[in-house]
Amino acid sequence: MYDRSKTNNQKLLNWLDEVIALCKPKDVRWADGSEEEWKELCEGMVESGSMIRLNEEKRPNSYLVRSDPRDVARVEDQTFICSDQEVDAGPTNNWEDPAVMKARMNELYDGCMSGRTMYIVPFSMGPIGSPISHIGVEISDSPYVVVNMRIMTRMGSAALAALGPDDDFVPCMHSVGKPLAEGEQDVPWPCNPDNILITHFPTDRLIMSYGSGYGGNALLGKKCFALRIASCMARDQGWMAEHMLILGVEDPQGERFYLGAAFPSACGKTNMAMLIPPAEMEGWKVWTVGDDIAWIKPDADGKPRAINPEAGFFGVAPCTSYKTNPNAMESLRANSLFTNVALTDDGDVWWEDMTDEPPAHLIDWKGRDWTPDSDEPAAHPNARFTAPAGQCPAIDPAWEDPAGVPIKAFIFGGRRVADVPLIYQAKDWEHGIYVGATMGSATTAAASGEVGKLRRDPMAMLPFIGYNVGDYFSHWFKMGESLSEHPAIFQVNWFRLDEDGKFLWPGFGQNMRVLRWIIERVRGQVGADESAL
Ligand code: SAT
Ligand code: MN
Repeated sequence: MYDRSKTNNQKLLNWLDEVIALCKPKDVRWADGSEEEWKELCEGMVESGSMIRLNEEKRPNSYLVRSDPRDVARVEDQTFICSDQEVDAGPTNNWEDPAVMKARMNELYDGCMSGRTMYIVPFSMGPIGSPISHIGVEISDSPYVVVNMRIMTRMGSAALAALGPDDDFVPCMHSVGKPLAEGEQDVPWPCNPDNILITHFPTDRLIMSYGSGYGGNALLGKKCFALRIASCMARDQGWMAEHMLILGVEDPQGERFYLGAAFPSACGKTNMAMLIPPAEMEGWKVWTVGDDIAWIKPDADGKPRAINPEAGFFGVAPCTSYKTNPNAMESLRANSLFTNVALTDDGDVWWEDMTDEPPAHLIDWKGRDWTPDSDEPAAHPNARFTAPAGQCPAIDPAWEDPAGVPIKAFIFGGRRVADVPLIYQAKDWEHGIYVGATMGSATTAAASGEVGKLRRDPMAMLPFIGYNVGDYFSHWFKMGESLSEHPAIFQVNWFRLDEDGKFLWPGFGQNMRVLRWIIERVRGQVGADESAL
């Protein structure tokens, strides 16, 4: 039923035999990651009504997709960590016995791909061949997932070739959960919103996802692998998988200084990773390594080095503009996918605050006519762009260095309307862990549920720690013992409001002033007062 000669990895062949027999797809196809495959899949989705090809002059080689309105974000209450013991999932995760959950998932998967093509998607998280990278294989019945994975990871033949006969990989199983009966007409965004389950098996390093086609629920290399499963691997192997952007700051002397910054989803990590310093800070420059996830391993000397395991940006579209983030706008000018944004009359995309004046007429993310008088936003608040990282004008020359970049500081931040000041430094590593562990942030549209509610979000990892949060804190302490050099730790808050509900701090490019202070602190160039904090 599929070409078994593509790999000699026995674990992969066994698993594929098993899932094909279970899911019963109409056919099975290896994803090779080629340009021709991208074109073929995208054009196929255009023909079937799942995608809209954007204006080739304004947005070359780019497409718009509208999801089912019931499938627009990550679903944390349907996300499970199925460790052998309940205590190992801890108080911040949903838990189910792995045998019980596997039985439930296998029941859901039984025949779930009938009438559909199963894609086998080999991918590398991190540059292929880097000692910090890891390989995964996602099987999915969603061509939308395949083309997104091509941007977000090193996907296809090269990743498969890197998987030797005895090498391990993370099996990632995904189905939209909408089998097609003989002759049944497909819908533009197949999903099964009442039965979404996102499940993780840390002992087997296995992911099983069902029912959703959106973002972190379906692009399994991202939160499921690179954070939840990778955090378990990191705990066992002595490294760190963190919800952090990575950026390099270059000073006027040309010296580069890398740091990782943890913020919850949809709190401006992409903007910070691509920051452009204000005119008055001539000579300073920010280089982008990653905007969401950092894998950090000690090098031979015990110094922390980080890679961005991803190859693209799955960024929040609303509020992204040439004013707030020109580098993001340049990154998505071509070869990009757009999900749940609005369509302009000339076949381009638009979202809230992309321009000062909204267009007079749009088709909104639900496919309806929209004018500035409409009651609802034209783009969903969690609308996303998927753009190749290599297209970012500020991409760091070392972003694909297999050795990673040296990390000198960590920043923790969240959305806090009050109490938390613009910036302060933790006294030492241990105090820094306390600062990260006690972080809070207002909830955003990145996850389903109420928006704007303050919740504790330790290290911005609350929905992403694949094990007991107490053990996670212990792991940070252990890393402190094993690292020969400790990144300095800071907390920032760009989101404090004044009495009139206006932001106290201008943010965006002005955050460069905060970054400069951080660097000067690490270099011992400026003093600071010890305070009650
Ligand atoms: O949808 S994702 O989980 O990939 C994005 C996010 O929440 O950060
Ligand atoms: Mn994120």
